[in-house]
Amino acid sequence: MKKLYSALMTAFNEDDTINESGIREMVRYNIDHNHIDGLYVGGSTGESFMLSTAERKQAYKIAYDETAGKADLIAQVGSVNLKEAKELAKYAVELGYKTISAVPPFYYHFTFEQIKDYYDQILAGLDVQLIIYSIPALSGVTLSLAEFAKLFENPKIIGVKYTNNDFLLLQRLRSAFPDKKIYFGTDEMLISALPLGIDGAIGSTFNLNAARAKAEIASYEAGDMKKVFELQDVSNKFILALIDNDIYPSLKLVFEEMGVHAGYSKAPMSKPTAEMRAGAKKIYEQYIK
Ligand code: NGF
Repeated sequence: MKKLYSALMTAFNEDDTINESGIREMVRYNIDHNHIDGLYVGGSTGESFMLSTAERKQAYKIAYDETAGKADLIAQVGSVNLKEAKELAKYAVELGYKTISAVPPFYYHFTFEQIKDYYDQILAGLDVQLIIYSIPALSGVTLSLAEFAKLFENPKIIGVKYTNNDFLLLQRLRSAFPDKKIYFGTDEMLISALPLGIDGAIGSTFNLNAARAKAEIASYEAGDMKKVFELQDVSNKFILALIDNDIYPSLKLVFEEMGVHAGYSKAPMSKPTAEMRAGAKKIYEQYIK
């Protein structure tokens, strides 16, 4: 059975400090209501690249404590600062995370040798498995099939979180590495990734839309493609409405509509305007209620 992971959000207070109870509420909602297979902690949806090292650690710890073994956990530790990535990886392992993930080092257009060395250094001396976080549109780093092959030579690297709309590369990855895990990360294109043999999906919108995504996966596995299309169609109207309303703050606003106190996004992300609040209420009423 393919797995579904929510990319956990980080709740903030209005002054941009971490709102611990908000993170706990979202973890509980994912476990108790979504019955989610796992949580991806500290990724893009967690707004992690805007957090200090101490705040990133705090988020891993809150998620770990609140999950209490009831779901899989993956800590995204990637950073352009290798020393920070190593420190975060060590911290996550010490907390008890069995799997970490890391975006390739970004911004400076590193060579592939430098990228490979970054992953090997993060993993050195740690008893943990790693999923590469491939998200070229945001990181600016595109890995080729041959480069994935070289990274996968490290036996601790067990797969990839693939947030990329290159379906040719996805198919070639699946064919070349049947034993590696591939988790797809573009929620609105799940329908196109399912036939390519993905092991599951990790995404932001599953925080609110897990039931529909699970039904889509089940329909796909039952061979009911008409149902798969219908479910993806509703999901896409929901996802595109969220994107139009500013996705991360809006996911939190919809959570608030449901009584889950998800807090704010961190500046420079927007604080909600009256218009965004109205938009989120409408999204909740149309697609979630
Ligand atoms: O948020 C992004 C940016 N992508 C996420 C996901 O792939 C990454 C995706 O769910 C992620 O969740 C994380 O690292 O925390 C989108 O939000 C969704 O498909 C709407 O476009 O690309």
